Amino acid sequence: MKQVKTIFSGIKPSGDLTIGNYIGAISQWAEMQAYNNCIFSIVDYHAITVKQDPTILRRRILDITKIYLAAGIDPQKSIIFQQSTVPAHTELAWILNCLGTYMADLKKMTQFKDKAGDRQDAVSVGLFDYPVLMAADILLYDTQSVPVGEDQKQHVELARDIAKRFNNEYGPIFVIPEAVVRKEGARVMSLTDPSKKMAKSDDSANSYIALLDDIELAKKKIIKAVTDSGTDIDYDPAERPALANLLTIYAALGNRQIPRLVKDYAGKGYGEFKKDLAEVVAKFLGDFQDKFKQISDADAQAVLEQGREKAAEITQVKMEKIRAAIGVR
Ligand code: ATP
Ligand code: LTN
Repeated sequence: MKQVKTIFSGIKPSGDLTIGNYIGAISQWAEMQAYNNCIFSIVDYHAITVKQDPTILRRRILDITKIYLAAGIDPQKSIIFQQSTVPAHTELAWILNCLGTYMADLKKMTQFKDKAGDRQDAVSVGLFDYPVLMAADILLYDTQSVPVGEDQKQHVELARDIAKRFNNEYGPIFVIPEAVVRKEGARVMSLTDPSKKMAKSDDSANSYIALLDDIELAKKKIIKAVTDSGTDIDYDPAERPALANLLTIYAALGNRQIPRLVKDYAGKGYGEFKKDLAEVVAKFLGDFQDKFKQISDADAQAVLEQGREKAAEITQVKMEKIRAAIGVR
């Protein structure tokens, strides 16, 4: 029998969720909830590390809630909540900022270096401190596993380091979490530049397929996606990363194995492959969007309120122990 674990993960409402978010993160969450205690958050305080329009942010929080539900996350089995409605997250982030995290840790984070680029002095302190808030999210719930895409592994490692340092100083308060990364699809790449990951905040909308994209538009994006030189269909991420990425998307959304796809497309060219992939994506999006449309804003709000109550209860107990351990109570 599988051991029941506590699972925590989250997505920030910083753009329209893409098939990368779905394949790398959300699709494994729905599978995990059957036999684990799962907590899934819409991490809005992570989104404001870069500027957001308040009206759009509010809309996205509800849309992501609906996306979680449409992807099969069941609020009777899992806790679904909005990070900013549970104040313990920011409170613990502050404590961990002071006790357990060093400047050198954060300076090493590749996401920060990528996002800040050569403007490190001009980005918000929040963008720099972001991994500490993420560590707080994870550690508050005694989380054992954190299902994320490849890009977030480093942040989970940091949460582990922070937890160990804190425990060394104050006793066994935190459970040491572990990242869980899919074998295939942990890093879906941009459709316009296969050396970059597909990201919802990318400037070019052709680089990603959003879960709520118009279906005809999504098909066009697949047809236009860059391919490598060569004409046959073969899986070789090092030599032919663009094609390997399209095969990964095909396998994940079409429920097929990559070796099987390679066999089926032997002797066929990119044109036919892309046309079929466009249909697979269209079918997936069509089914997904049908489910999405059946969920009202009021349903989403009710789910968030129910989740907030459960999360608040768990975190209140945890925060009392943490405050007592460090001597502020
Ligand atoms: P942003 O562009 O705003 O940085 P993002 O699209 O990278 O956002 P996040 O909110 O940072 O998305 O990530 C949510 C989850 O989706 C994380 O677990 C992350 O690892 C996963 N994820 C994001 N992009 C991809 C991708 N291209 N392939 C696989 N997983 C991904
Ligand atoms: N930093 C993550 C989002 C995130 C998260 C978390 C993921 C915030 N808190 C806790 C897992 C667990 C990201 O950018 N994808």
